[in-house]
Amino acid sequence: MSSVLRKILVTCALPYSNGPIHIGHMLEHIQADIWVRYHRMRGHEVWFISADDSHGTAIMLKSEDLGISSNQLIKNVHKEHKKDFLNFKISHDNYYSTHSLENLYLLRKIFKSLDEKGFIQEKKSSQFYDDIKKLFLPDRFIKGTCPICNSENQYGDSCENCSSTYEPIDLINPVSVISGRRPSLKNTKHLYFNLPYFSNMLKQWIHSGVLQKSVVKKTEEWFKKGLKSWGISRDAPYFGFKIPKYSNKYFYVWLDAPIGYMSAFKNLCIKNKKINFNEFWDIKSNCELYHFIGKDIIYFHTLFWPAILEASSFRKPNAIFVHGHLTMNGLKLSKSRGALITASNWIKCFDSDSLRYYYASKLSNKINDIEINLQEFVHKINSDIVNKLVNLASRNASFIDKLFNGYLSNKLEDNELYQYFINKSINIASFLENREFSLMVRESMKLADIANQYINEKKPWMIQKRNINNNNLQQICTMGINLFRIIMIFLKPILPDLAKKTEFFLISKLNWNNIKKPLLSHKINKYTPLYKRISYKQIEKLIILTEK
Ligand code: NOT
Ligand code: ZN
Repeated sequence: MSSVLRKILVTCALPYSNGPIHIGHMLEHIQADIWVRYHRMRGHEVWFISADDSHGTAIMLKSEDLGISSNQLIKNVHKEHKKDFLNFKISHDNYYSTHSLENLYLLRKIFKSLDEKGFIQEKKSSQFYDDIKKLFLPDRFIKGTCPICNSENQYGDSCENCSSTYEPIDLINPVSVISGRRPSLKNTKHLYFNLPYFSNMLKQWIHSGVLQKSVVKKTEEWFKKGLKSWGISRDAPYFGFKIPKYSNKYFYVWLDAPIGYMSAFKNLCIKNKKINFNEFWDIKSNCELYHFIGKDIIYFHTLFWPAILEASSFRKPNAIFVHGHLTMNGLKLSKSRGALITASNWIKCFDSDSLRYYYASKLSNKINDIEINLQEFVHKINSDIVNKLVNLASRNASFIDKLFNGYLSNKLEDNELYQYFINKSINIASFLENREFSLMVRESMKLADIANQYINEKKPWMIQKRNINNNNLQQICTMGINLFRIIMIFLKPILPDLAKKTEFFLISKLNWNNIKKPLLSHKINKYTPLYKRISYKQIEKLIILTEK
C-alpha cells in the first residue's frame, strides 16, 4: 500500500434530466470509476459523486412535450439514470440532483457572498424572444447561418463547422428552434458575474499544473479574446431556482450545475456522518478534488467555476481531467445515432465489463476523440478477455481440480517469472494513477501473453500424459493460476464483475497490498466459466434496438 493516505473527492459532469444516459456519458463515468476504484484499492479515502443536472429551458420544454410537470420528469429520469449507472457498476457514493434543498441552500449562500463582495452587476440587454411561445430563447434554441463561415443551421452560441463562438444576435437569418419563426429582440435586465476581475488569478491558476497541456492552450485562446462578464440570470418561464428579491428571474442552470458537485457531496455528508463537508471544501482544505469532464464544457470548469469558488472563498479543484468525445464514423450507425445508443439498450445486448474494458483499452489522459467500432469491440473482448485472460485460468484450473483436489502447490515453479510480474505493478500503478488506461491494458495483455507462453512451453498436459512428475505439474499450474491472479488484481478496477467471479474462484480477495505473496498450499474452487465469448449477432440486436 502506498504510504501516504489521501482523501479524494471525484466528480463526473452532471447529465441533463431531459434524456437517457447514452454510451457517450458512460465513457466519462467509466473513466472516473476505474480511477476511483483503483484509488480505493490502494487504501485511499475516495468519495465519488455525480448528479442529474435538473434545471433549464430544455427540461421545461421536454416536460411540456410529455404533458407532465418538470418535477415529475426529473424524478422519472433520475430513477432511470441511477439504474443505468448501477448496471455499469459505476460506484458513485451519491448520485443526486441539482433540484435539491442542499443545492438551493449552497446556491443562495454563494450568490449572497458574490453579491456582498460586489461581484454581481445588473445590466440591460436585448435578447431574442419567441413571440409565439412567449419565451426568451436560450442560445441552443436559436439556429441560423454562421456569421464567420456562412455555414447554415448553426446554434446561437457557436458554429460546429468552424468552431467560432459568437452572440446569438450575430447569426445571419436567426430562427427559433421552438416555433420555427424569426425571433424578435426584446429588452430585459440581467445579473452578471464579474469574471474579468478574476483574470489574473485564473491565468495563474491554469498554469499551475491543474490542466492538461491542450486544455491550457484552449483556455488561453479565451484569454486572448478577453474575458467578459457572465450572465447568471434567466427570465421566466424557466425551470430552476428563483433569484431572491427579483420577481420573474431565475438562476441560470450553469450557475447551479457546478454547485451541484458540492451539494451532492453535502447530501452524502448528511447520510454519512463520518464525512465532513468543510474538510473537503474549505479554502484551506488538504483533501483533493478532481472533476472529470468532456471537452465541450472546458470553459465552465476552467474559468467560471474556479472564479466562483475563489469569489465565494471555497477551495478550487486540484485538477480538471478532460476527455474527448465518442465518435462512431467507421460504422453502419451514423455519428448522430452513436449518441442514441443508450446505456439501457447496450445492457440488453452485452455485459458491462465488456464496455468498461473496451473503453479502458482506448482511453488515455489526452483529449482526442475516441472512435468506437463495434466489430473491433467484439474482436477485442474475445481475443483479450476470453482467449488470453480467462483461458489462462481455465487451462490450469482443470489440472488443479482433477489431480490435486483443488489444492495449489506449496511453492512456485518459477520465482523469477513471478517476480517479473510483481515488478510490473509499479508501471501499472503509474499508468492507472495517470489515467493512461490504454497503456495499462496493453501492458496487462502482454503479461497474459507471457503467462500463456510459459504454460505452452511447460506443457502440463504432456506431463500428465506421461504421468512423470506430479509435483512439477502442480507447481506449473499453481504458477499459471498465480500469474492470472496478479493480472486480475491489475484489472480489477476495470472489470469489477470478472474480478468478483475470480475472487470466488480463487477463494481469495484480489488485493494490491498482498500481491507479492503468492497463493500457495491454498484451496481454490472448481472452475466454472468466468466469462462468455460474445458474438457479432449481439451487434445486430443492438442496432435494431437503436433504430427502433
Ligand atoms: N449538464 C451539463 C452537460 O453538459 C454538465 C454540467 C456539469 C456541472 O451535460 N457543471 N459544471 N460546471
Ligand atoms: Zn462557422
